[in-house]
Amino acid sequence: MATMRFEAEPYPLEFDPESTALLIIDMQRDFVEPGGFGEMLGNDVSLLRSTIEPCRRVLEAARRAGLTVLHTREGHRPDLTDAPPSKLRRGGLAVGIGDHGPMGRVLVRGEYGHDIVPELYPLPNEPVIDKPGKGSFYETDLDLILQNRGIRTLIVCGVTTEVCVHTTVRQANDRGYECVVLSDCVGSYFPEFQRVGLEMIKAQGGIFGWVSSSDEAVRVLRLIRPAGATSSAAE
Ligand code: C5J
Repeated sequence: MATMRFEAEPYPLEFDPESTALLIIDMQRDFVEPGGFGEMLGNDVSLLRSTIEPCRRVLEAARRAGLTVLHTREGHRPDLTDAPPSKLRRGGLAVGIGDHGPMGRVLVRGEYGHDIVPELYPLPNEPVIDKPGKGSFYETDLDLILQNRGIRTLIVCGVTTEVCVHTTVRQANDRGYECVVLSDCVGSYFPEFQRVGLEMIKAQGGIFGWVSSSDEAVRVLRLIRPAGATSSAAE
């Protein structure tokens, strides 16, 4: 087992690349792109779009390092049978989940707005977890996939910081995974929630996990030699 070290808060995180995965949460058009569900709700999507480029750099470094990469999408079956009525009612929106919006039916699987932004589009070998809830472990096979791959550490990116990222990190933490959240690779429509969301993760000695940055992730991932690579291929 090769132990490496992430400079992070509240203290450095030791990890083994073979049991580490990159998890990118809900980088979907509906949340991130102008004209999507997030913007229809009155949010400034530029606050989320600023995460795309750092996420892209980390994704590229993780792929080159041979890490397991997983993506999630929040959304529902076209018949909405997996959407709790309470979730469908919430907010009394004119255009809500399942309704027709500018990018197709809002947060419905198979629709244009539900899919992942092109900059971060999954490769065919990267599992995509379709989740009906905020947490990536709720009613999904994410835990099973991670266990089958022997994953213990998660590098976490995505949106939104205080909702799906936080819920996922809390669920992962309770299952014994160690999560390092990259502060510039996660985003919120609310700057205050972004700040407090990150504070909460690393508070009390890292009560939910660690916080680091895309620069540190790229630095560390570049030190990893993919299994089977010759020395020149890793450079
Ligand atoms: C929200 C998410 N905010 N992916 N979803 O409803 O955070």
